[in-house]
Amino acid sequence: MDSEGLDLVFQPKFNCARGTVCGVEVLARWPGASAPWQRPDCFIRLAEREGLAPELDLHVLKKALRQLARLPAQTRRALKTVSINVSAVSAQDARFLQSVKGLLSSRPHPKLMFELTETAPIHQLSVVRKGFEALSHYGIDLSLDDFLCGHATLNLLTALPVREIKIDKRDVARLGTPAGYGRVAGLIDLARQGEISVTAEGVETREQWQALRALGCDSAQGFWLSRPLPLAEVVTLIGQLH
Ligand code: G
Ligand code: G
Ligand code: G
Ligand code: NA
Ligand code: MN
Repeated sequence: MDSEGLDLVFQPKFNCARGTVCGVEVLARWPGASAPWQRPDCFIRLAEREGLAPELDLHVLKKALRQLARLPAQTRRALKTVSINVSAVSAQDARFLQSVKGLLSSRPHPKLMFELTETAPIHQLSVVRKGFEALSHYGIDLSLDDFLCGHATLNLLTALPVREIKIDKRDVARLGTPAGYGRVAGLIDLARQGEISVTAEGVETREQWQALRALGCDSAQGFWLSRPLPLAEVVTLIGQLH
Protein backbone atom coordinates (compact mmCIF):
# COMPACT_ATOMS: atom_id res chain seq x y z
CA MET A 1 0.00 0.00 0.00
CA ASP A 2 1.32 3.43 -0.88
CA SER A 3 0.35 5.47 2.16
CA GLU A 4 1.42 8.69 0.37
CA GLY A 5 -1.75 8.28 -1.64
CA LEU A 6 -4.14 8.56 1.32
CA ASP A 7 -6.58 11.46 1.29
CA LEU A 8 -8.01 12.95 4.45
CA VAL A 9 -11.53 14.09 5.15
CA PHE A 10 -12.65 15.79 8.35
CA GLN A 11 -16.03 15.13 9.97
CA PRO A 12 -17.24 17.97 12.21
CA LYS A 13 -18.30 17.03 15.71
CA PHE A 14 -21.14 19.10 17.24
CA ASN A 15 -21.73 20.10 20.84
CA CYS A 16 -25.24 18.76 21.56
CA ALA A 17 -26.29 21.56 23.90
CA ARG A 18 -25.03 24.44 21.75
CA GLY A 19 -25.26 23.04 18.22
CA THR A 20 -21.79 24.40 17.45
CA VAL A 21 -18.74 22.60 16.08
CA CYS A 22 -16.55 21.37 18.93
CA GLY A 23 -14.04 19.32 16.98
CA VAL A 24 -13.28 17.28 13.89
CA GLU A 25 -12.53 13.60 13.30
CA VAL A 26 -9.89 12.85 10.69
CA LEU A 27 -10.85 9.97 8.36
CA ALA A 28 -8.50 8.38 5.84
CA ARG A 29 -9.52 7.63 2.25
CA TRP A 30 -7.57 5.58 -0.30
CA PRO A 31 -8.45 7.32 -3.55
CA GLY A 32 -6.49 5.14 -5.97
CA ALA A 33 -8.13 1.91 -4.87
CA SER A 34 -11.14 0.17 -6.40
CA ALA A 35 -14.46 1.05 -4.76
CA PRO A 36 -14.67 -1.18 -1.66
CA TRP A 37 -11.00 -0.65 -0.84
CA GLN A 38 -11.39 3.13 -0.67
CA ARG A 39 -13.18 2.62 2.65
CA PRO A 40 -10.95 2.49 5.70
CA ASP A 41 -13.01 -0.46 7.05
CA CYS A 42 -11.34 -2.51 4.30
CA PHE A 43 -7.85 -1.13 4.11
CA ILE A 44 -7.27 -0.64 7.86
CA ARG A 45 -7.83 -4.35 8.43
CA LEU A 46 -5.46 -5.15 5.59
CA ALA A 47 -2.89 -2.75 7.06
CA GLU A 48 -3.30 -4.38 10.48
CA ARG A 49 -2.73 -7.86 9.06
CA GLU A 50 0.32 -6.72 7.11
CA GLY A 51 1.83 -4.86 10.08
CA LEU A 52 1.36 -1.49 8.37
CA ALA A 53 -1.18 0.06 10.75
CA PRO A 54 1.36 2.07 12.79
CA GLU A 55 2.85 3.53 9.61
CA LEU A 56 -0.59 4.35 8.25
CA ASP A 57 -1.79 6.01 11.46
CA LEU A 58 1.42 8.03 11.75
CA HIS A 59 1.09 9.13 8.12
CA VAL A 60 -2.49 10.31 8.75
CA LEU A 61 -1.41 12.20 11.88
CA LYS A 62 1.46 13.92 10.04
CA LYS A 63 -0.67 14.82 7.06
CA ALA A 64 -3.49 16.17 9.25
CA LEU A 65 -1.05 18.31 11.26
CA ARG A 66 0.45 19.66 8.02
CA GLN A 67 -2.97 20.62 6.65
CA LEU A 68 -4.04 22.17 9.96
CA ALA A 69 -0.80 24.15 10.28
CA ARG A 70 -1.61 25.98 7.03
CA LEU A 71 -4.84 27.41 8.48
CA PRO A 72 -4.91 30.86 10.07
CA ALA A 73 -4.54 30.60 13.86
CA GLN A 74 -8.08 31.83 14.52
CA THR A 75 -9.57 29.16 12.24
CA ARG A 76 -7.43 26.52 13.86
CA ARG A 77 -8.74 27.47 17.28
CA ALA A 78 -12.33 27.25 16.01
CA LEU A 79 -11.73 23.59 15.11
CA LYS A 80 -11.03 22.85 18.80
CA THR A 81 -10.15 19.19 19.36
CA VAL A 82 -8.81 17.14 16.44
CA SER A 83 -9.56 13.39 16.69
CA ILE A 84 -7.27 10.86 15.03
CA ASN A 85 -8.11 7.17 14.69
CA VAL A 86 -5.48 4.89 16.11
CA SER A 87 -5.58 1.14 15.58
CA ALA A 88 -5.13 -1.06 18.65
CA VAL A 89 -2.15 -2.46 16.74
CA SER A 90 -0.52 1.01 16.68
CA ALA A 91 -1.38 1.67 20.32
CA GLN A 92 0.64 -1.45 21.28
CA ASP A 93 3.61 -0.46 19.10
CA ALA A 94 6.41 1.20 21.09
CA ARG A 95 7.93 2.75 17.96
CA PHE A 96 4.60 4.32 16.99
CA LEU A 97 4.25 5.90 20.44
CA GLN A 98 7.85 7.13 20.26
CA SER A 99 7.31 8.63 16.80
CA VAL A 100 4.19 10.46 17.97
CA LYS A 101 6.11 11.96 20.89
CA GLY A 102 8.92 13.02 18.54
CA LEU A 103 6.45 14.58 16.14
CA LEU A 104 4.57 16.52 18.80
CA SER A 105 7.52 17.70 20.85
CA SER A 106 9.08 19.40 17.83
CA ARG A 107 6.22 21.72 16.87
CA PRO A 108 3.03 23.39 18.08
CA HIS A 109 -0.06 21.30 17.44
CA PRO A 110 -3.80 21.43 18.08
CA LYS A 111 -5.46 19.70 21.01
CA LEU A 112 -5.56 16.04 19.96
CA MET A 113 -7.77 13.09 20.83
CA PHE A 114 -6.73 9.57 19.80
CA GLU A 115 -9.67 7.30 19.07
CA LEU A 116 -8.70 3.77 19.91
CA THR A 117 -10.61 1.61 17.44
CA GLU A 118 -11.65 -1.89 18.30
CA THR A 119 -10.73 -3.54 15.00
CA ALA A 120 -8.00 -5.63 16.66
CA PRO A 121 -7.82 -7.12 20.16
CA ILE A 122 -5.58 -5.57 22.81
CA HIS A 123 -3.20 -8.15 24.22
CA GLN A 124 -0.75 -5.79 25.91
CA LEU A 125 -2.96 -3.54 27.98
CA SER A 126 -0.05 -2.29 30.09
CA VAL A 127 1.81 -1.09 26.97
CA VAL A 128 -1.29 0.81 25.85
CA ARG A 129 -1.84 2.27 29.32
CA LYS A 130 1.75 3.46 29.69
CA GLY A 131 1.69 4.77 26.13
CA PHE A 132 -1.41 6.87 26.72
CA GLU A 133 -0.18 8.08 30.11
CA ALA A 134 2.93 9.35 28.33
CA LEU A 135 0.89 10.87 25.49
CA SER A 136 -1.32 12.72 27.97
CA HIS A 137 1.72 14.89 28.75
CA TYR A 138 1.57 16.01 25.10
CA GLY A 139 -2.06 17.01 25.49
CA ILE A 140 -3.43 13.88 23.82
CA ASP A 141 -6.67 12.52 25.24
CA LEU A 142 -7.88 8.96 24.80
CA SER A 143 -11.26 8.11 23.31
CA LEU A 144 -12.74 4.62 23.00
CA ASP A 145 -14.31 4.26 19.56
CA ASP A 146 -17.36 2.07 18.83
CA PHE A 147 -17.75 1.59 22.56
CA LEU A 148 -18.85 -1.95 23.52
CA CYS A 149 -19.30 -2.92 19.87
CA GLY A 150 -16.02 -4.64 19.01
CA HIS A 151 -13.17 -6.27 20.91
CA ALA A 152 -13.11 -3.69 23.68
CA THR A 153 -14.79 -4.46 26.97
CA LEU A 154 -15.92 -2.49 29.97
CA ASN A 155 -12.54 -3.37 31.44
CA LEU A 156 -10.82 -0.80 29.21
CA LEU A 157 -12.79 2.00 30.83
CA THR A 158 -11.02 1.53 34.16
CA ALA A 159 -7.72 0.14 32.85
CA LEU A 160 -6.96 3.12 30.59
CA PRO A 161 -7.04 6.91 31.11
CA VAL A 162 -10.22 7.33 29.04
CA ARG A 163 -11.60 10.84 28.47
CA GLU A 164 -14.31 10.04 25.94
CA ILE A 165 -16.38 7.14 24.68
CA LYS A 166 -17.95 7.06 21.23
CA ILE A 167 -21.35 5.50 20.82
CA ASP A 168 -21.33 3.63 17.54
CA LYS A 169 -23.72 4.28 14.68
CA ARG A 170 -25.22 0.80 15.14
CA ASP A 171 -26.45 1.92 18.58
CA VAL A 172 -27.58 5.32 17.33
CA ALA A 173 -29.57 3.58 14.57
CA ARG A 174 -31.60 1.73 17.24
CA LEU A 175 -32.45 4.84 19.30
CA GLY A 176 -36.04 4.65 18.01
CA THR A 177 -36.72 1.36 19.82
CA PRO A 178 -37.22 1.15 23.61
CA ALA A 179 -34.34 -1.32 23.99
CA GLY A 180 -32.03 0.78 21.82
CA TYR A 181 -32.95 3.98 23.65
CA GLY A 182 -32.32 2.23 26.96
CA ARG A 183 -28.93 1.01 25.84
CA VAL A 184 -27.79 4.49 24.76
CA ALA A 185 -29.17 5.99 28.00
CA GLY A 186 -27.19 3.36 29.92
CA LEU A 187 -23.97 4.13 28.07
CA ILE A 188 -24.39 7.85 28.77
CA ASP A 189 -25.06 7.13 32.49
CA LEU A 190 -21.99 4.93 32.65
CA ALA A 191 -19.82 7.68 31.19
CA ARG A 192 -21.32 10.27 33.57
CA GLN A 193 -20.28 8.19 36.57
CA GLY A 194 -16.70 8.15 35.33
CA GLU A 195 -16.71 11.82 34.31
CA ILE A 196 -16.07 10.69 30.76
CA SER A 197 -17.56 12.61 27.85
CA VAL A 198 -19.80 10.93 25.26
CA THR A 199 -19.88 11.43 21.51
CA ALA A 200 -22.52 9.71 19.40
CA GLU A 201 -21.66 8.73 15.83
CA GLY A 202 -23.85 8.19 12.80
CA VAL A 203 -26.63 10.68 13.59
CA GLU A 204 -28.74 10.56 10.42
CA THR A 205 -32.06 12.06 11.55
CA ARG A 206 -33.45 14.99 13.51
CA GLU A 207 -35.15 12.50 15.86
CA GLN A 208 -31.82 10.89 16.74
CA TRP A 209 -30.23 14.29 17.33
CA GLN A 210 -33.10 15.35 19.59
CA ALA A 211 -33.07 12.07 21.53
CA LEU A 212 -29.34 12.41 22.16
CA ARG A 213 -29.76 15.99 23.35
CA ALA A 214 -32.56 14.91 25.68
CA LEU A 215 -30.35 12.14 27.09
CA GLY A 216 -27.57 14.61 27.86
CA CYS A 217 -25.11 13.32 25.29
CA ASP A 218 -22.17 15.74 25.05
CA SER A 219 -21.46 15.73 21.33
CA ALA A 220 -22.47 14.07 18.09
CA GLN A 221 -21.41 13.42 14.53
CA GLY A 222 -23.33 12.14 11.55
CA PHE A 223 -24.60 12.79 8.07
CA TRP A 224 -27.55 14.82 9.38
CA LEU A 225 -25.13 17.25 11.04
CA SER A 226 -22.33 17.10 8.47
CA ARG A 227 -20.68 14.53 6.23
CA PRO A 228 -16.91 14.13 6.40
CA LEU A 229 -15.53 17.03 4.32
CA PRO A 230 -12.26 18.35 2.93
CA LEU A 231 -10.71 20.67 5.52
CA ALA A 232 -11.45 23.83 3.50
CA GLU A 233 -15.17 22.99 3.53
CA VAL A 234 -15.14 22.46 7.31
CA VAL A 235 -13.65 25.93 7.65
CA THR A 236 -16.47 27.35 5.49
CA LEU A 237 -19.10 25.48 7.55
CA ILE A 238 -17.72 26.85 10.83
CA GLY A 239 -17.73 30.34 9.36
CA GLN A 240 -21.44 29.95 8.48
CA LEU A 241 -22.51 28.49 11.83
CA HIS A 242 -20.60 30.61 14.33
O1 G B 1 -14.68 6.83 7.20
P1 G B 1 -15.32 5.50 7.47
O2 G B 1 -16.65 5.53 8.12
O3 G B 1 -15.36 4.60 6.28
O4 G B 1 -14.35 4.78 8.53
C1 G B 1 -14.49 3.44 8.84
C2 G B 1 -13.60 3.12 10.01
O5 G B 1 -12.22 3.28 9.68
C3 G B 1 -13.89 4.02 11.16
O6 G B 1 -14.31 3.20 12.22
C4 G B 1 -12.58 4.69 11.50
O7 G B 1 -12.36 4.59 12.90
C5 G B 1 -11.54 3.90 10.74
N1 G B 1 -10.52 4.81 10.26
C6 G B 1 -10.66 5.87 9.46
N2 G B 1 -9.47 6.49 9.27
C7 G B 1 -8.56 5.80 10.00
C8 G B 1 -7.15 5.93 10.23
O8 G B 1 -6.48 6.84 9.76
N3 G B 1 -6.57 5.00 11.04
C9 G B 1 -7.28 3.99 11.61
N4 G B 1 -6.63 3.13 12.37
N5 G B 1 -8.58 3.84 11.41
C10 G B 1 -9.23 4.73 10.64
O1 G C 1 -16.44 4.18 13.90
P1 G C 1 -15.63 5.07 13.01
O2 G C 1 -15.19 6.33 13.68
O3 G C 1 -14.53 4.38 12.39
O4 G C 1 -16.70 5.47 11.94
C1 G C 1 -16.68 6.60 11.19
C2 G C 1 -17.27 6.20 9.86
O5 G C 1 -18.69 6.42 9.83
C3 G C 1 -16.67 6.97 8.74
O6 G C 1 -16.42 6.11 7.67
C4 G C 1 -17.78 7.95 8.34
O7 G C 1 -17.69 8.25 6.96
C5 G C 1 -19.02 7.19 8.68
N1 G C 1 -20.13 8.03 9.04
C6 G C 1 -20.09 9.26 9.55
N2 G C 1 -21.34 9.74 9.77
C7 G C 1 -22.17 8.76 9.39
C8 G C 1 -23.58 8.64 9.39
O8 G C 1 -24.33 9.51 9.80
N3 G C 1 -24.09 7.46 8.93
C9 G C 1 -23.31 6.44 8.49
N4 G C 1 -23.92 5.34 8.06
N5 G C 1 -21.97 6.52 8.48
C10 G C 1 -21.40 7.66 8.93
O1 G D 1 -32.87 21.91 10.99
P1 G D 1 -32.89 21.59 9.52
O2 G D 1 -33.51 20.25 9.26
O3 G D 1 -33.37 22.69 8.64
O4 G D 1 -31.35 21.38 9.20
C1 G D 1 -30.70 21.89 8.09
C2 G D 1 -29.26 21.41 8.16
O5 G D 1 -28.66 21.99 9.31
C3 G D 1 -29.22 19.91 8.30
O6 G D 1 -28.66 19.36 7.15
C4 G D 1 -28.32 19.66 9.49
O7 G D 1 -27.13 19.04 9.07
C5 G D 1 -27.99 21.01 10.06
N1 G D 1 -28.42 21.11 11.45
C6 G D 1 -29.60 20.75 11.97
N2 G D 1 -29.64 20.98 13.28
C7 G D 1 -28.45 21.52 13.60
C8 G D 1 -27.91 21.99 14.80
O8 G D 1 -28.49 21.97 15.88
N3 G D 1 -26.68 22.51 14.74
C9 G D 1 -26.01 22.57 13.58
N4 G D 1 -24.81 23.09 13.62
N5 G D 1 -26.49 22.13 12.43
C10 G D 1 -27.69 21.61 12.44
NA1 NA E 1 -13.39 6.88 14.82
MN1 MN F 1 -17.19 4.53 15.51
